[in-house]
Amino acid sequence: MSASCARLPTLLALSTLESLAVLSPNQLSSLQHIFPADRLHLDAATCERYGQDWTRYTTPQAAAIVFPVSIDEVQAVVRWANVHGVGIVPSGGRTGLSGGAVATQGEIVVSMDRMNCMDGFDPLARTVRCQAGVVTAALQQFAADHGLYYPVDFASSGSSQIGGNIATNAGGIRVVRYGMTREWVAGLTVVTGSGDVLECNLGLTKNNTGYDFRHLFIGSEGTLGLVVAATMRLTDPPPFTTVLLLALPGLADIMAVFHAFRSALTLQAFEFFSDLALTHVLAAEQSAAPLAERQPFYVLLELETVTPLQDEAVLQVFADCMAQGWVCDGVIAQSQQQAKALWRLREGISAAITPYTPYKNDISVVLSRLPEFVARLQGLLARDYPDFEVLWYGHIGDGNLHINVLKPASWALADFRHACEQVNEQVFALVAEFAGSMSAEHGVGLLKRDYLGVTRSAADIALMRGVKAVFDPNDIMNPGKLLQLDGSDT
Ligand code: 2HG
Ligand code: ZN
Repeated sequence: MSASCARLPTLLALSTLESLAVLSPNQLSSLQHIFPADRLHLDAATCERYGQDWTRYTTPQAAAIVFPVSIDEVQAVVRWANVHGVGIVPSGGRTGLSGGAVATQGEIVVSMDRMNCMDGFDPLARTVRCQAGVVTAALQQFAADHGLYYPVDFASSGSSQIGGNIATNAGGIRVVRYGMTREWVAGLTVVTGSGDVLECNLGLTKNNTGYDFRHLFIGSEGTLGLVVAATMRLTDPPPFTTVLLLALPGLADIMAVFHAFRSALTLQAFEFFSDLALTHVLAAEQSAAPLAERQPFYVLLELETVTPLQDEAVLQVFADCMAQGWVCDGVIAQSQQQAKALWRLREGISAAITPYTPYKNDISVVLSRLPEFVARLQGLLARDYPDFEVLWYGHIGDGNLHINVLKPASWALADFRHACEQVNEQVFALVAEFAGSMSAEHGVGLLKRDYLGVTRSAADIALMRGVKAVFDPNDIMNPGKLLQLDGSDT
């Protein structure tokens, strides 16, 4: 085990009250044979904390939380769950936004917090072996300490875990340049819903030996088994970059701006947000507006600028976009500190609006259809959401929009959710018309499960159900997430 292996302190029970979902004495005593008391928690406070993710639309109802320290223990709890017919919720940093890691029906939450070691660094292959509970930022730091780079990045990288990133195929802010988590997994160790341990792809670059189960588990949201370890790829250190914030009069020409910059330079990121989103970040972080005048939309670009020619190209493309009227103002960061401050304006949005219990949509279409899609969506939302604040932001360079609707303080959560779901019908009809995704990067979980058919065909869903039956025949893995238990989504 390497020096980077840091053990979390043993969790203290915050409350002695027992969880509301109760195991039978027989179930409990057999679970106690697997886990010592300091790694098996039944108290209400721990069950509440580990029974939910960043969504606040469900009531946590976990029966127990366990903290395995080895693959053997994960295997043992999966076998226990099969024998006793109790569901398992795999749990990482619980930063998900679709209710994929919530325990709402008396499941056992299997937290990976205590399996957080990195070892087996291979400088030639540029890979490192991570247990599932390694925090994303720790992997990024490990790579930097070894003169390399782990490029998957997002605002929650300080608490999200590699296992969760893999289970949800996490994306983030540099997908336009480096792709999703899937691209960075060279090998995967999983415990299936039947309790088998699979070594998928063995960290190899080339391995054409039939079905690649690795890719089946990536993005499966814990419904087929638990990710327990992964061999992660690292890459060259990031190049020197320039960060710009551009102000746009509207979204109509945003893809023209994208095209202009991408034709001349290599993009590391191409993000956007609306002025309303900016207003919320500035208020939450008590910071000043980045430009003298406010405009309806902003684009945040990060561009590779290694040579003076590339520096010149940035200014030239900016001037061209201004001349075309696509952009009305802009600012270029002159230091790392300024670059960070510009990034805060984008990365701070989600946290800034959390107090408003936003209803989230995370949709995507192919880039070529984005301008038409956006125009139609703007019309639809202006018509159907007249009373709510609707924020636009996201990874527009990936065709991915995060549409967040804020709950007015006077509205009850259930009524607000119901009202948003009414509008969803129209939004998802549009997504389907444009052959887009109803969940581009946040996964399906519980909250988007009933909309799976927007993006996946009935034949797809039937095959998904068949795959689940192979790996998890007793349906104990993250029950009710991604697929309907009763098959009513087909
Ligand atoms: C982001 O891009 C995250 O900031 C969160 O994916 C998006 O809050 C959201 O809807
Ligand atoms: Zn995002």
